Amino acid sequence: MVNKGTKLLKLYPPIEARKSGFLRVSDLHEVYWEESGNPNGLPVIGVHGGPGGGSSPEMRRFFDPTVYRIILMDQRGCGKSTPHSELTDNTTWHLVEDMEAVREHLGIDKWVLFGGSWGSTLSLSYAVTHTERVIGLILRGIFLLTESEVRWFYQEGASRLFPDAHDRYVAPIPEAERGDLLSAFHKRLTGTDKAERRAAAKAWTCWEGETITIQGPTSRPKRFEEDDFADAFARIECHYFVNKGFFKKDGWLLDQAAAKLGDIPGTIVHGRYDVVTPLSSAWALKKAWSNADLHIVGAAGHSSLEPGIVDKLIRATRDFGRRFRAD
Ligand code: STX
Repeated sequence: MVNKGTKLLKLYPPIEARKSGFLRVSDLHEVYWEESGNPNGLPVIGVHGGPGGGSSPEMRRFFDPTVYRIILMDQRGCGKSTPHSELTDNTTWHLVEDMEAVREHLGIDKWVLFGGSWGSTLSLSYAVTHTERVIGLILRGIFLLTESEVRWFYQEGASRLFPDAHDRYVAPIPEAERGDLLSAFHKRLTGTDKAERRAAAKAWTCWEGETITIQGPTSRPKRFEEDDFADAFARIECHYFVNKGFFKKDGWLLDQAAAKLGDIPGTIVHGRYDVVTPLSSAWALKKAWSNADLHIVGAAGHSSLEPGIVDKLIRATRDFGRRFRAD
C-alpha cells in the first residue's frame, strides 16, 4: 500500500540511445540493441514483452540515467530486428543465447534483468541458465507460460471479465473452430491468405491491448493498431504458445526458479487486477524464491505504465542502484 500523502514516483524524463547496432546472431537473424544512460553505470537489460512486442523508448525511463547503463534488445523477429515476423529459429533458447551474445558484445560481466510479462518469462529463463551473470531481477506481471495461464487468457477465463473485447477477439474465427482458439489463430497467422492473416493478427493483438490496463478496452495503446506491430506480435506470441514456450514440461520454469534462484535478489511487482497474467503466478514464484519480494499493486492491471506499477518499479530500480552500483 502507498501511504496517504506519499507521491507516486513517475518515469524519468525521456532520453535517447547513445549507441545502437545490429548483431548477427545466426545466418538468418540480426538483433537490434541499444545503450543509453551512464556508460560506467550499473548494467541493466530491459527485456520486452510479447514475445514479439519489441522494445519501446519508455523502457529507458524506468532507470536513473546517471546510475544505470541501460541496454535494450529487440528479440528475434520484432521491433527493429530482422527479418521481421520471422518464426524460423525463434525459440526461448535462441533468445537467451542472443542476450548472452549482446552481453559479450558490450563487454558486460554481470547485469540486472528488468522484464515484464513475457519479459519476466525470458528473464527467468535466462537467469536459471546463466545464473552467474545475474546481479538481480526486477520483474513485473509474472508470466510462467504454463498451459493454464495460456488457456486462461486465450481460451476461457479472461473472457468472463472482458466479454465485449472477447467478441472482437474471436470474430475472425468461425464458430466451429472456437473450441481451440490457439490452433485456429495459428493456422491463420501462419497461412498464405494475407487478408486472413492480417485480420487474425489485428484481433489477437487488440485482445491483449484492450485487456492490459484496469481502465479496459478504451485505453488500448496506439501501437497495437499498427499492421507491422500486430503481425509480429500475434505470430510470435502464437508460435511460442503453441510450442508451450519451448520448455521441457509444463511448470518447468517455476521448478527451475525454485532450484536455482535461491539467493539471487528479486523484486516482483504485480497488479492485483491483472487479467492478462493473473496474480497467482507471481504468488507461486514468490513462494518458490526465498530472496524475492512481491509488491501487489491494488488498483492496477497488467500494463507497466499503470501509475501504481510505475511507482513500485521505479522504487525497485532506485533500490537496486543503491545496493549494487559499482562505480
Ligand atoms: N503476453 C503478454 C506480454 O508479454 C502474454 C505483453 N503484453 N503486452 C506487451 O507484452 C507489450 C506491451 C510489450 C507489447
